[in-house]
Parts: sequence; structure tokens; C-alpha cells
Amino acid sequence: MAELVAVGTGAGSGPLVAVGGVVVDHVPAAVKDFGIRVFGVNDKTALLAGTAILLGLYAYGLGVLAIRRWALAVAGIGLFGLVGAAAAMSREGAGAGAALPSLIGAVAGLFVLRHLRRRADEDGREPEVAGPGGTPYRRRLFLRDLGIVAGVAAGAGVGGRLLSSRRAVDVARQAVALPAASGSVPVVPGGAQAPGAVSYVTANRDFYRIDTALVTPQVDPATWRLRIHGMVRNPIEITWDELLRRPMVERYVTLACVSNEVGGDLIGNALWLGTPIKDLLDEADPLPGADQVVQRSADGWTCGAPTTVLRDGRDALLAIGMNGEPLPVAHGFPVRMVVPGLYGYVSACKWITEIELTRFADFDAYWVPRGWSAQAPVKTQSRIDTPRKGASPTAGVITVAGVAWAQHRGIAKVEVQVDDGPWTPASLAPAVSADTWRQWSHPWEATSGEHILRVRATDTDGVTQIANEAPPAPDGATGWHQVKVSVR
Ligand SMILES: Nc1nc2c(c(=O)[nH]1)N[C@H]1C(S)=C(S)[C@@H](COP(=O)(O)O)O[C@H]1N2
Ligand SMILES: [Mo]
Repeated sequence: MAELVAVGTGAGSGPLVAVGGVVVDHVPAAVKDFGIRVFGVNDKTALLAGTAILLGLYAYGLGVLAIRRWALAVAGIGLFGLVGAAAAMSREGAGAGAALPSLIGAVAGLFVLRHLRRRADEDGREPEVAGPGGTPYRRRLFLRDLGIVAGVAAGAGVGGRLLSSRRAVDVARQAVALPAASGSVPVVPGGAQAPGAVSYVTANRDFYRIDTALVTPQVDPATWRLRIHGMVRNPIEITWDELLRRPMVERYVTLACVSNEVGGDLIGNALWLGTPIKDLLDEADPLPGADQVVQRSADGWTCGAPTTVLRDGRDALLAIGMNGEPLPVAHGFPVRMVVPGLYGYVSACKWITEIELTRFADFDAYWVPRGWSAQAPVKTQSRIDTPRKGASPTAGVITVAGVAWAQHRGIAKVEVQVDDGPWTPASLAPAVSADTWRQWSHPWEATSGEHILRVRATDTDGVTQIANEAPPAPDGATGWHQVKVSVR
């Protein structure tokens, strides 16, 4: 019932999603990392399914309680309604009706409970006679009604979900005609792709997705606004049409998640179309001392990047296109930020609606009080894509290949080590820019037996990746990626 009502009041106002969202925002960072590690990009589905199971157990408990302590069971349903309503009201962008799904759902629950209790009641008016199957008549009626309730609930829940997603912005997205980029469009030179490494350009459907949103924010370009305010001389507000009229550039930028483990795949490289944020910031004219640019999304998530970084001339983009398409909804449609050289959690706000100039001393963005660094330039990293861990290739010349990245500094050298042998330079594919990953490969004369392959990269400042293994928190993992293979 609550899901049906949420069709009218917004997908985020259903109790499951609203309570789940509050949980996501309040669980300790370690638990969230655990979720990302264990469930990967399905962590949201796992959370919602887990919540649904908990809810089922709670309802079961209330049902048992209702037979002896009716008032307590009623209070239990009331509590369910209030918690859901409070959670929904507390979400960013919650409308006046946000409490309705939980409240109406609780009332429906109360009627259902009263009806089922009557059916189950020892003092019920139905005589306790055995039906044809031997099951007592009263119990059969109870089970039948329970089945009807479960069926109607499942149908209404799934139906509500489907109807909510019908309101999605897919239609608006399909209608977007991206403007052409001015100036030269980057070309990927032949040879930028090393055989055996991941694709140099990550397809949109393969691009990793990380965010705190349980339901993907649905932002209609027709009503989208970006407000630039705070410590500026000229606050700015622009609409979607005004944004499209601004100069657009197209750039390859490799985006990485700070949660990426050594050797992990929370990294991707795409061709982004967008307008340089520097020009908009220059127009807004930040006041001296405004050292932090806070970006805020439609669902209230925030990140903060140094003002100097966004204004130093790098291709920090307010992006609308990804690999030639409007941004996919999951990747921030209609507008997101992409900043070469900074981890996503401090710079790459999806569904962006607000930019506020402030001081690092005055505002902590979403992940900062949760134990992550306020400032987080990407660390130099490298990864072996082939051979894979546990592979058993035959002896002979084997190509070892992968990617290395040090966004905005650029990769100068990649070295490979076999067992405890010397570090040998790998051959580097041509660099498209300092802002993207660089592919490398290395022919290895493999002899039979178990071997450990290691890789390390050096950036153009001459700094080599350190061997010390550090976990992703608070500002990015360190250590060398290694792969164990047994050559036949
Ligand atoms: N609105 C919003 N934007 C967000 C996030 C988020 O939780 N909410 N997560 C950030 C993080 S941690 C990363 S790594 C990147 C990931 O972008 P992608 O999902 O397009 O790969 O988005 C960033 N932008
Ligand atoms: Mo991230």
C-alpha cells in the first residue's frame, strides 16, 4: 500500500527506500565499505532485500503478539508508520506528502492485522470443524486470507515500483540533443590499447557506479537549475537551456573511486562532454578565502574540492555527455562534475544542483565526518589485467599487461617484477593525456612453476608508487598489485 501511495509522492518517500536511505547515511563507514566489497554494485539491492526480510520478521512478531497483547501490536504498527514517515520527511527534497506512504501503509496494516487476528482468534465464531483435507476449517480460512493479503501486498508493491519508475526521466533523457564540442575532439591513437588490458574507453554500461542513492534521483532537465552562491561576488543561477548554450569541450578523463582496492575495478575512463567549470567560477567571482567549492546533488549528497584545483586550468567539467550520449541516469543525468586528478568522492557530484563557495574550515562534505580525508588527490596506481590471478598459462612468452594511472600528473614509467627478480620497464602505450590511464605491456619469458608478478608505476613528477599496503580509508589505498600464476 505504501509503495502505491509513493507513486504519487515520489519513489524516495516509500518506507523501504526512506529508511534504507537513513541507514546508508548513518552506518559506520567500515560497514558501508563492507557492503561495497561484498555486494559490489549490488549493495543497494542487498540492503533493500535485507530490510524487506527484517520487515517480514517484524510483521511476524507483531502477528504473534496480536493474539495476546493487541494494544502492543497496534503500537508496533504505529511505530512502523512513524519511523517510516520520519525517515521520509528527513530526506533531501521531501515534499509535504512524504509522510503519507508510511502512514497510509500503517493504517492498512492495522486493518489487515485486525482481520487476520479475528480469523486466528481462539474465540472465533467459526466452529472448529475439520474440512475435506483434514485441516480445521478456521485455520484454512486464516491461511486463505493470509495468502490473499500476501498476494495483494506483493502485487501492489511490485506494481507501485513499476509505476514509480514510469515517471522516470528516461523520456526526457532520450529527447536530449547534445550540442557539439567546440575545438578539437580528442582522438585515441592506435596503440593506446594494449592487448590484454581492459578497454581504453570504458563503455557506459560497464562503468563502475558508486553513490549513496537507493533510488536513482530523477532530475528533469526542464526544471533543473544550478545555483552558484556562497562566498562569491556574483551569485549565478543557470537553467539547462542556458547551460547548453555555453562553450562545450570533450575530454577523456579517468574517474577513480577512493574505495578502490589495489588491483580493484572501481575505475573507468570515458569521453566526457561538458563546459569548463572554471569559466562559471570566474563569472561568479569567488571572494578571497573561499578555498572550498562544495557541490550538492538533488538528493542532498555533498562533496568539496579545492577552489584552486577547479580554477587552475585543468579540464574540470560540468559534464552533460558521456561517451557520446547524454549522461546515463545512474551516472548523474542531467549534469555532473568530473575533475581530473581528484577522487570521485571529493569532486564528481552526480545530479548536481548547487555549488557553494566556502571554506574547508567551515564545512565538511558528506564523507568527511565519516572518516575520509577532506582533500584527496588521486594516488599513482597500476594494475595487472592479464594474466589473471590463478591463471595457468603454458610456458613461453606471455604478455603481461594492464593499466596505470596518476591523473593530471601522468604516468612516466611502469615496471614489472617477476618473483624477486629485478624491476623491468614495461612498454607504455601512447598517452592520450595526463588525465587518463595509460596502458602498458610486457613480454615475459615464463618458465613452468608458480610465479608472482608485480607492477609499480612512476608519475611524471618522478615519484614511484610505494610498497606499503594501506587500506582505501582515509585517502586511497597504496601498495603494489601482484598476481600469482602457475605456469604449466
Ligand atoms: N550525488 C552523488 N554524487 C556522487 C556520489 C554520491 O554518492 N552521490 N558518489 C561519488 C563517488 S564516491 C564516486 S567514486 C563517483 C562515481 O561516479 P560513477 O558512479 O559515475 O562512476 O561519483 C561521485 N558522485
Ligand atoms: Mo568513490
